[in-house]
Amino acid sequence: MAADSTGTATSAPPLGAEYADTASAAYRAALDVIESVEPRIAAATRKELADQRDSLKLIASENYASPAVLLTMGSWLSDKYAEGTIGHRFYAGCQNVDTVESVAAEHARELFGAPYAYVQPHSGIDANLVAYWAILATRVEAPSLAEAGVKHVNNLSEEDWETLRHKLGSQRLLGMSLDAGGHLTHGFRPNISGKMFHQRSYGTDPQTGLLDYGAVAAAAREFKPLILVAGYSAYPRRINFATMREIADEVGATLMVDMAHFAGLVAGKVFTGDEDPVPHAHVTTTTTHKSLRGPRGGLILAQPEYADAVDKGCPMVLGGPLPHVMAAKAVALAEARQPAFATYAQRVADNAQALADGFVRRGARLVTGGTDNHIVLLDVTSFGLTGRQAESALLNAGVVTNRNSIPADPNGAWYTSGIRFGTPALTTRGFGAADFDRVAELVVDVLTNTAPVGTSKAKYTLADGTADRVRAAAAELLAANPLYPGLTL
Ligand code: DSN
Repeated sequence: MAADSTGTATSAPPLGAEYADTASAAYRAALDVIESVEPRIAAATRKELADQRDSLKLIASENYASPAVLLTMGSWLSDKYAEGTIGHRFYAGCQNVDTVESVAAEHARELFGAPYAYVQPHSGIDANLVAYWAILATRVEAPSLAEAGVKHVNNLSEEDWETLRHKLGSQRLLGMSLDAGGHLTHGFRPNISGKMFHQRSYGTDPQTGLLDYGAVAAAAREFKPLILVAGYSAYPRRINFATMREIADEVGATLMVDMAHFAGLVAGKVFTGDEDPVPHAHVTTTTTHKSLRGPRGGLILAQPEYADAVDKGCPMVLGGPLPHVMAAKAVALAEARQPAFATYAQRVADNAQALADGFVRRGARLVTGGTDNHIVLLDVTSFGLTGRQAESALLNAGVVTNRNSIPADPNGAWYTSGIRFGTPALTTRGFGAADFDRVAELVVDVLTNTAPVGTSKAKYTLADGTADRVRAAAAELLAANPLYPGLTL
C-alpha cells in the first residue's frame, strides 16, 4: 500500500507500479528506435517526461495517463482507415478495428450505465459537434423529411433542401455563459457552435456565483431552445441534472450534458443520483483525457432515440477514426472500472476541498466561496493582479495553472481576473489533503509577493527570492509524490 507525503495511507498503488519494470524496458527500446531516425523527437519526448515530473501541474483539464494507456497508442492500429461504424466500414479489413471499437464502447456503456456509446470523436469539440448534428438530425431533419413525405435525405429536391437548410439554420441553443464557466463549444462566437445556432446563455447568481436554476428555467421558457446544454470547464460546483432535465422537458428541449471536466468523478461514483448526468441527459459528451485519465480524445453517450444519428458521426462530421486511440480509450475505461479508480476520484474531490480551504484560510477570495468538484477558481483581484499577471508569476515559480474569466470579469476574456486550479493530475501522483494545503500556501506566497507594473495588465514584478523559495518547496512535494515511480529511461 502506498502513502502520501504526509504519511497518510492511500489504497491505490502509484499508477502503473505493478508493471513499471516492463514499461521501462518498453520505453527505453521505443526511444532508442526513435532516436535512430530523428534524435530531436526522442530528446523532446524524454525532456517532456522530465518537465512533467518536475512541475506542479494544476491545470484542471490535464492529468497523467497510465503507461498502459500510453503504450497502447504506439501501435500499427494507427495504420488502418476505418471510416464508418462497427460492422459497416467504407474500407475492407477492419475486423480488428471493429473489435477495438466494440470493446471500448462496451466499457463505456458499462462504466457509465449508458444504453449507447460512441468512442470515435477525436476531441471534446468533435464530440460536441457530432452531438449537435445528431440532435439536429433527429429533432429537425427527420421530422421535416417526414412532413415532406420524403424517406431519405438522398431523395430531397433542391426546394426541399432549401426548406431544410432554413429549418436547420434557425435552431436555438441555451448554454452556460463563458464567464460563468461555460465552454466555447456551448454556442460562442469563436466556435462553429456560435455560428450554427441562435445562442443565448445563462449565468450564475451575482451574489453567490452559484447556478440559479430558476433563472435557467426562466431563460428556457422565454428562449425555447432546441438544445439546453449543461456542463462547464470552469465552474467549481456540482450541477443537479435532474433539475436541468425538468427544465428541458418543460420547454421541449433536448438536454445535452458536456461532462468533459468531471467525467472521472462520474466514473468514480463521486457524482451519483441527480449529479450523475448520464441517466438524465438525452446526450452526454466528454473528453477522455481530463479527470477520466485516458488518452486525448472524445466520447459520446446517448439515449436510444439519438443513437442512430450519433453513430453516423463519421463521415458526417468526423474524419476517419483513430483506432490506436480507441484502443487506448478501451484500456483507460477498463482501468476506470477498477475499485482503485473510485478511490482516486474521491481523493480528487477531497483534495480540491483541501486546496479551497487552504486558500480561504489564508484570506484569498474564491468564486462561489469554495468547491465541491475538482476545480478551484481564485479571484486574483484580491491580490491586486490580473489573471495574466498571476499566471505568469506562478509559472515563474514553477506552478503551472491557467488564467480564467470570473463572472462579470472586469479584465475581459484575455487578461481575466481568475486563476483556475484543478486537482486530477497531482492526485494521480499521490498528493493528499496536506500536500494541497501546502500548495495553497505556496500559491498565496507567490501572489502576495507579485506586484503589477504601472497600469499594465500583463507586466509584473516578483519579489526577490520568491521564485527560488517556492520552487524548492514544490520540489520537495514533487519528490515525495513521484510521477511514474519505477519508470526509468
Ligand atoms: N481546454 C479545456 C480546458 O482547459 O478546460 C476545455 O476544452
